[in-house]
Amino acid sequence: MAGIKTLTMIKPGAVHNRHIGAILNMIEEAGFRISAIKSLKLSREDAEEFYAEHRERPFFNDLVEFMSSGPIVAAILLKDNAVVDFRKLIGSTDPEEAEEGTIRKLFAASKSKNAIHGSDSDESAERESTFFFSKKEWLEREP
Ligand code: 3AN
Repeated sequence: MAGIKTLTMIKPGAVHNRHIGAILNMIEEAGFRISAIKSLKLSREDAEEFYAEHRERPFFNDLVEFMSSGPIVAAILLKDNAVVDFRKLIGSTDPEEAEEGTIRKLFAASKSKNAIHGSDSDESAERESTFFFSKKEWLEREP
């Protein structure tokens, strides 16, 4: 059965451009419940750890640089089929390929500065949630 939890980050570019409110509004309008939320700045080491699976990719260094360049908003979101439905809402990695009306189409500057992250599996959602939050800080299901 598909999980009900996903982890998002509103990335530094979208925070800098004051899109936090608009993006959170789209997330809630799409039926996700914000279960935990915080604003913070990742260190280089934090970003390296979060994106460890991409360590060998050519864009890794730029990704770590960008993700530690300014504050982000991290949040745990709840909804049936959360991972898949959230990836539909954010759109393709490259905003030029993202469907009209998706968060990346509306707010992403480029493939590397693409406004928002969404977990790619239930396992990633669990790992990424515990990366940012203690278990006391989120609800496992809708209240
Ligand atoms: P997604 O976030 O769509 O699941 P991933 O997990 O493949 O994409 O990549 C993680 C992040 O790395 C992306 N959100 C994007 O910021 C960056 N990225 C991925 N592929 C590229 C690429 N070819 N060039 C530059 N940056 C990339």
